[in-house]
Amino acid sequence: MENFLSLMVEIKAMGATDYVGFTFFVGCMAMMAASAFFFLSMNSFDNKWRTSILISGLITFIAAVHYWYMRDYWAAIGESPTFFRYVDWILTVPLMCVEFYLILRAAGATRSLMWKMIFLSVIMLVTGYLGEAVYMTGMGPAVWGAISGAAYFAIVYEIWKGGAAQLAQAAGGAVESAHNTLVKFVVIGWAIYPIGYMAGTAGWYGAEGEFFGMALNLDVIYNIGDAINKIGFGLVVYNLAVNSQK
Ligand SMILES: *C/C=C(C)/C=C/C=C(C)/C=C/C1=C(C)CCCC1(C)C
Repeated sequence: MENFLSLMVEIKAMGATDYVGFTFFVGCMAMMAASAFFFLSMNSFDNKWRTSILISGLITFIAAVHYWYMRDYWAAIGESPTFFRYVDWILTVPLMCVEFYLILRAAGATRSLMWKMIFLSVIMLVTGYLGEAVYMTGMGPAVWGAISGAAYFAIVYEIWKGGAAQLAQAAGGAVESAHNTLVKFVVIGWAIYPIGYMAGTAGWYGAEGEFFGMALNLDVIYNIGDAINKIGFGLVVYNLAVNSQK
């Protein structure tokens, strides 16, 4: 009995500083709210924009469901839900690539542009998973992380300087400016994830005070990244739909 009580006291004390559990919880609620917002606003737009808004909602909805499970997993086991995390990403990140395609379709974007970006995003995530969950010792995390990073840079190149960038420039106006904002999300917002990856790799940034005096936690970083990127990305698309309907 005494043991049980002291365990309960310990758990309660941990609750107040369980930033990981807290960000899973808030992340879950935020993704649900964003999904309701995108789904309910969908029908107020022209057909042309509905698919884009639907996809914004699907991205946050898929994340909400995964956050529900990840929050539970963390609360029950106290370990990183790496598997759920990557299942979530492998579904939602390709959908973000589809958003680029849909926005640029009127400017002449082809399916092959879409598949190229989806392919690169899958390479980025599968190799990231290998470095984070499978080959976790020796050079594993560095090698797989570098391959993942190369795929990430290829995506950045495509939308910043490559074919997608040229289409956006040709489209001009609201499409070009929305495209440029989404590029910023990918260049700045997605760069949060490699920091999380490094925080999760033994001997890198995770241990006490190794990143400019801060001990970083992989899940907190990933959760912040997801909230910014999934909800923010969707809002950029929403904003484009609103602006082009005026
Ligand atoms: C909604 C989820 C998103 C936008 C997830 C994005 C994930 C990344 C951009 C991950 C990138 C990684 C690297 C560039 C190298 C290290 C391994 C990863 C997978 C964390």
